[in-house]
Amino acid sequence: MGNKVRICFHNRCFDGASSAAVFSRFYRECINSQAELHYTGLTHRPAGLFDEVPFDGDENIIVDFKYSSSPRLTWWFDHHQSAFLTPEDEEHFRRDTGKQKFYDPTYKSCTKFLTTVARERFGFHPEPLAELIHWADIIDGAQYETPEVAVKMNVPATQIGLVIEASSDEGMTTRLIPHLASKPLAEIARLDFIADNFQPLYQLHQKSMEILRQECQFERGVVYYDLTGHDLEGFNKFIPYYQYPDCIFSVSISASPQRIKVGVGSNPWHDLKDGKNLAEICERYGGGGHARVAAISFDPNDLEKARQAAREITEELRR
Ligand SMILES: [Mn+2]
Repeated sequence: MGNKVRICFHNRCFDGASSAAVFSRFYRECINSQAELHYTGLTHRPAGLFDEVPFDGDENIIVDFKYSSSPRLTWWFDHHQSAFLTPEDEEHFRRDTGKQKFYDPTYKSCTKFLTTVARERFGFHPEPLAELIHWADIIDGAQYETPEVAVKMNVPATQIGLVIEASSDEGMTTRLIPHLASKPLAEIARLDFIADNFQPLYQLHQKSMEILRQECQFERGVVYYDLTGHDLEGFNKFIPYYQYPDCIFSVSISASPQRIKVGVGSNPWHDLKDGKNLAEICERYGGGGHARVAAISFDPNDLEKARQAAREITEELRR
């Protein structure tokens, strides 16, 4: 077998990049020290997910992303609830006997899952990457100690995370992965191509905090934002809980050329006593998600319908 290794990872995601970095190190140390590693970021799309995936390596790996039944796939690690595109794919995985494909949706990050499997089954020593693994689990699992840590962007991990998630520089993450596999995060955050990307994204982040502060209506435990007058589809979803630590739920409405989005979230730093399921609430309007964070998409022409839904949900959550 040759040495060419193709590692496909969840693009624009700290956990995806970290999983690729941990796998790289594991593979060189425990499987093949001569491996030539190549990286490809994968993005969710409705159909034909793997049409453009170049399974051109002697080994082909997917981490933190959906399963592929391609016979060229040799390693797979994932923790997403929806890991299989079809029941046939799931059946294909269950029948696999190669012992190099792993799935466990109880893990908060793929990085932590991959590390555990590599250590227990293949004798990998993950200690040099402990900092990276720790932060991947915090970021992917929304397990920040305080809202400040999630919003202030004053630690290297969250700075690198902002660049990974928001940078429009497509080749940036593939350049970054070898650094993640070999350097402390503080050193990586100071690299030119990270620091230069970070500055403008941080300005945008601060501007979005300013806009959210202006547009917010906080009442009876729920913050409501109508952001449709601003050019702001993406924003850090922890900002409401930073600005209003007492709020339990947040409801936002934002617009982009493709869609109008109503986002409904709950404060991760509050225990929810009454069992409101946000996915169920959003499903009534054709949306969905998780119990604690969910959303509804509307056609760009349906602004009034979207506003109506956002107001009704806000009223329901305030009761
Ligand atoms: Mn993940």
